[in-house]
Amino acid sequence: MLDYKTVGLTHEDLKQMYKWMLLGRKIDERMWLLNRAGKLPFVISCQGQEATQIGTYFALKDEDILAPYYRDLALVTARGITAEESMLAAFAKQGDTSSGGKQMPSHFSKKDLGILTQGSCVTTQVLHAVGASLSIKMDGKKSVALATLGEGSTSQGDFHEAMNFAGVHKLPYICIIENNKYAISVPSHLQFATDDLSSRAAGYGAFGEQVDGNDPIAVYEAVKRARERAINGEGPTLIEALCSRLTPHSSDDDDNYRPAEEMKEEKENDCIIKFKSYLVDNEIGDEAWFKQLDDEIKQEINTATKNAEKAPYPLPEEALTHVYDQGGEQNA
Ligand SMILES: Cc1ncc(C[n+]2csc(CCOP(=O)(O)OP(=O)(O)O)c2C)c(N)n1
Repeated sequence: MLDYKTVGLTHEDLKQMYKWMLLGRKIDERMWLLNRAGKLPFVISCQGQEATQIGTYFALKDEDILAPYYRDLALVTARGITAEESMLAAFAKQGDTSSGGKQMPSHFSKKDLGILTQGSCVTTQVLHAVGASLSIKMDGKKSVALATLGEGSTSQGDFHEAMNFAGVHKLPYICIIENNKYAISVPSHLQFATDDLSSRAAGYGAFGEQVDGNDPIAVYEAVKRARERAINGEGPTLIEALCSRLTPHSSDDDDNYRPAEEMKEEKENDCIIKFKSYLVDNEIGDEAWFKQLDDEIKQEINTATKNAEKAPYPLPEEALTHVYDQGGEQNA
C-alpha cells in the first residue's frame, strides 16, 4: 500500500475511503442475498473493485462528469446515489434514478450528480465520456470527464476510437480500465496479446499508467495526477487498475472456469481486508470505530432494502417516459 503521507491524505480521508468501500461491498452482498432469496432478478458485482473505485472518487471533484460501468456501485454510491436508490433500481421500482425502474439493474445514472446515462452494450460509455470532455474543453471549463470499463471491453472498437479522438484533441479525459482479468469466463490471454493495457496509451498520444487496483491510495494518486494533467491542457490519461473479481461475472453464472487456487489468492488479496489492516496497523481506526461503522452501514442497508421492497412499481402509463426527451418531437 502506498504511504498515505506521501500523497497528502489525512486520517479522516482514509476513514472516509474505508467507509465508502465497505458501503459499496455491503450493498452488493445484500443484493446477492436478495437474489438468492428470489427477490431480485439480477446482480452484477463491484466486489473486489472497491479500492479502485473509491481511490478514483477521492481524486475527482463534483464538477467532473462520470460515465461509469455496471460494476461501479461503490463509485456511484460515494458520488451520491444512495443505497436506497440502488435498491430501487435493483427491485425495478419507480424511484430508480436511471429510468424510474425500467432499466436493467446497475445501469447507474443521475443527472444532478453528473453521472451520465448508460447503455447495455459494453464500452459505449467511453464515447459518451469523450463527448463530454470535448464539451468541457469547448466551454473552457476546468474539469474532466472520466469513464471506466472492464479489460474485455477494451477489445471493442469504441475504446480505440474514444482514446484516439481524445488524444488527437488533447481532451480532459481519463479512462480507467478496471482489469479484473476476466470478461465473463474469458481470461486475459484470450482478450489481448500485449503484456499490459496501459502501454497502449502511447499509440493514442495519451499518458498511460498501470496501478495496483487493490490499493485505493495508489489509485487516488494516479487519478489525481491524471486530473491535473487534463486541467492543464496536457490531454487524456489511460489508467489500468489491476483488480480482483471476487464473484462470478453475475448472479446468472458460476465461476467454475476459475481455478480454486486462483480464487483463494484473490480472496487473500481482498482490498477491503487489506485496507482495514492498513488502517489498524497505522492506528487510524480501532475496533470500536470499525464496529460502529459496521452497525451504521447495516442499519442503512436494512432501511434501504425495506423501503425499496415496499415502493411502487412504475405505472403502465409511464412505459414511454424516460425513453425520449419529454415534450420532444419523438415523444408522441
Ligand atoms: C457490445 C456487447 N457485447 C457483449 C455484451 C455482453 N457482455 C456483458 S458484460 C461482458 C463482459 C465484459 O467484460 P469486461 O469488459 O472485462 O468487464 P467485467 O465484467 O469483467 O468487469 C459481455 C461480453 C454486451 N453487453 N455488449
